[in-house]
Amino acid sequence: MAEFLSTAHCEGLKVELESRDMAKKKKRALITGITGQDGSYLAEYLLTLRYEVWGLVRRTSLDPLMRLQGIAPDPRVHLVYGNLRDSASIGRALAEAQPDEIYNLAAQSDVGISFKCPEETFEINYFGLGRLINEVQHICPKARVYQASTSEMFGTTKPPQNERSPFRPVSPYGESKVKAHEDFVVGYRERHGLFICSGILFNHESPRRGEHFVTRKISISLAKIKLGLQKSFALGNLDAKRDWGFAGDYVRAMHRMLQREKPEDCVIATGVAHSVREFVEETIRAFDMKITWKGTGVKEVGVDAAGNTIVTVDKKFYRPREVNSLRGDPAKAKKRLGWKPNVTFKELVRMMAKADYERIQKSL
Ligand code: NAP
Ligand code: G4F
Repeated sequence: MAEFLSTAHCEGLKVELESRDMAKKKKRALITGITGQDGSYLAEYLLTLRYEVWGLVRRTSLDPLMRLQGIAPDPRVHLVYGNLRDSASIGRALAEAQPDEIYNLAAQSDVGISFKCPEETFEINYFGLGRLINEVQHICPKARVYQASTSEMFGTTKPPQNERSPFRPVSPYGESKVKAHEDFVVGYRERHGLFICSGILFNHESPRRGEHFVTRKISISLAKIKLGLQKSFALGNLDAKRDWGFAGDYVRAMHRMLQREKPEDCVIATGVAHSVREFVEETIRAFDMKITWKGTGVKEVGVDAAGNTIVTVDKKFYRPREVNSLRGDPAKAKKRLGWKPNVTFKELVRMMAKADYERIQKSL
């Protein structure tokens, strides 16, 4: 045990020192998906390491820079127009940014939606990485590339899942990420010597999480119920289990993976899983409320202390095929990257509940 701890400590220290060296040189990083949850945290983190940060931003009908309000005016942040569906725009962004490091976070990242739009999902998640890699080879072949892979790739493989666990995806999203990993991450690393690796990240959340993901849906809905603005809300599978961590912790691991001597894939997780039901219960506690579950299946309801139904189950939120249980084994991340999460499940739930409560109250 002592030997293991000291190895982990040395590895961690080495990575920290390498990071400090890099910071001195003012590295350039290009982030695809900078407007998303992870992109915004990663951009902020890299700025603290004195990076010059470039971000690929696509056209949307609403302001895409909502999550970047804190850093968008920073002169070290450069936003370039582009889309993973358009090779020329990726090439232009690479030529302009001349990045040392590329973080490919852009994706159609909603698993439920991937069943409805499988082609769109493959276009962005699979062919998008292919286009990016192709342009990297021509424009900046020395750049180091991080690919946002996912625990959804493990699908029905029993937990705990680690780097050696088989991929058995059940959703078009999971399939697109497995194929992208095999063809472009493993394939280009082994056949073309590209510095590219996958972070196989388990679910990570924050107050900036997209509002349709289950954790954010729960924290927003219960904040509204607490404020008397809503009576109840519906969920799908209450018994699905996920290994939920804090996004701000996970972006540190992405950076560390690109500071290693050699590119290696790594699972990033807390090692602890909770069910959707437990996420509801923890959020209820954060709001100083009570819940009792009654009934089963689609007839199950969650009732508050006054006897009001506040949670129902609706079949429309069930997935055609479900990943029932994900729990990562982060031993390699601890040993090789010196990485561990700082925020616990309970702290994460409280952080999200407080942020949504205060934001909604302020908007009244
Ligand atoms: P997110 O909030 O949904 O962000 C996705 C980003 O991709 C957004 O910036 C989005 O831009 C951009 N994007 C989508 N389609 C694009 C296109 N065609 N061209 C360029 N940009 C495009 O996702 P996230 O939670 O930050 O996750 C980041 C990455 O990690 C994703 O690849 C996801 O699959 C992966 N991942 C996430 C988790 C997790 O628990 N969060 C776990 C494992 C892996 P708009 O703002 O314009 O929509
Ligand atoms: O919050 P979710 O939609 O996240 P999911 O499907 O695990 O995907 C997220 O994590 C992946 C990593 O494993 C990422 F790769 C992916 O990009 C994304 O960030 O659903 C979590 C669980 C599922 O089992 C789902 O069936 O919650 C269950 N659930 C129950 N009721 C619900 C709902 N999910 C959503 N979105 N909405 C519900 O009402």
